[in-house]
Amino acid sequence: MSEQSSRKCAVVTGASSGIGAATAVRLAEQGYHVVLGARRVDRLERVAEKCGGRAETLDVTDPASVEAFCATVERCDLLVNNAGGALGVDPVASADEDAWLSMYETNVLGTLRMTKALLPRLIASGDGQVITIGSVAGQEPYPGGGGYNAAKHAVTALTKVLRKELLGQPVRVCQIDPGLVRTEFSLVRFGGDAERADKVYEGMTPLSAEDIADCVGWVASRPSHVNVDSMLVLARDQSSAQVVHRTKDA
Ligand code: NDP
Ligand code: 8X3
Repeated sequence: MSEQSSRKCAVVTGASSGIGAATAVRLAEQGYHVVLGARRVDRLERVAEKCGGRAETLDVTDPASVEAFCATVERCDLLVNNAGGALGVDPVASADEDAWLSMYETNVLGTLRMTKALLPRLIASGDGQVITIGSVAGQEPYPGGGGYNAAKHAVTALTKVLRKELLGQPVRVCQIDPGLVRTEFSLVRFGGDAERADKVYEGMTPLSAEDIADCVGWVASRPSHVNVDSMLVLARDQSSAQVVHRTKDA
């Protein structure tokens, strides 16, 4: 426990790459001491160095890992539930049940475990905040999205329930739902197939991880009485989960 308790502390899960890494940097710029969690500790440490934060190994699918991680967090004013992702685009008819389970474990139970573990510290802070990264996929199902859609819809339900259950407590709850963001998301989804991952963003300008970090930073910096419940953020080239404008030669 190395936090100076006079400084606001943010915990960011999945901070070793993409949106989580950019968010850790943004929150540090806004004055937070940041505790970064993910499985790839080497990458996590590089991000922590960049933002002057503290890197701790974390696997949100493992209750013991969540417990050990949270035991190192003395103070928590903001929890960013970002760890997550998709595996595959199988139709329901041939769905890989292990992939569905894994997506549920990471996106839903991971968010649940982190929230449960840190809620007492968020309440004790007197002005806590939970910001969860959902997805347009949690608002709008699409063919091939089944397992990820189901998981992110569950995340949306969890966020809405939490907001209602915490009414009257000094904790705000927000979900940010991005559309296409160029990160390692598609590389993970397609099992490391870079060509297939690149095709997702071909002929259009996707959001960047920093665009979503900006949104987290903005939500986190509203006055304490303002709860931004939800935010759907799409690229100008995307009007819904499945409707994307691409240049003709793409
Ligand atoms: P990345 O793949 O770049 O980042 C995912 C992060 O989650 C990594 O830091 C990874 O770290 C971490 N992570 C994955 N599994 C676990 C685990 N079991 N325990 C702890 N950390 C884990 O993708 P994004 O930055 O895009 O994804 C961040 C969030 O944004 C996800 O929830 C994703 O579903 C969501 N999202 C992404 C969109 C996009 O188009 N990119 C759009 C909408 C939502 P490590 O592997 O080191 O553990
Ligand atoms: C990621 C966006 O459209 O691939 O959550 O589901 S999408």
